[in-house]
Amino acid sequence: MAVERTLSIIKPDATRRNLTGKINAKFEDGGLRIVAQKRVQLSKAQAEQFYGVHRERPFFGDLVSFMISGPVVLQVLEGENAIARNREIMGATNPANAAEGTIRKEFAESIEANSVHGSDAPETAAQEIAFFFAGIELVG
Ligand code: IDP
Ligand code: MG
Repeated sequence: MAVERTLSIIKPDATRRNLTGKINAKFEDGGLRIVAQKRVQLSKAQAEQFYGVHRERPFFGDLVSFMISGPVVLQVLEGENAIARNREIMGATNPANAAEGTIRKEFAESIEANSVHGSDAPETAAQEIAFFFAGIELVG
């Protein structure tokens, strides 16, 4: 295993319910370190570009509207096998399928408002981190 970095987003459903600390406790208890963090309001153009891979999916418009419905917390998580580890801690996309103890099982409202984003592979992690953060903002 290698030390990796992955992009994490705490989504608007979770910031609205004041769950940032509870969610980040799951990451930290799970062995990941938060090495960059900022709370922002995404623009429509930013959300559309970030989720561009899903542009053709039927839920794209709703997803973009949801992601700009309130502030998000953008983070870079670091640790052994961080990309897969983060996705384990998050749980399945649909909270109905998420394992006990995962963030989405405990906190997600729906398949769309599912509280967190996590990169899915080394290439997307690198792209997604560079989309939101300058190198000087990552402090390991
Ligand atoms: P992931 O976040 O677990 O990687 P993706 O398939 O990459 O899941 O989907 C990106 C995001 O799009 C999901 O986290 C969720 O917010 C939303 N989404 C995915 N599938 C659906 C769906 O069937 N209906 C509504 N929203 C969805
Ligand atoms: Mg995904």
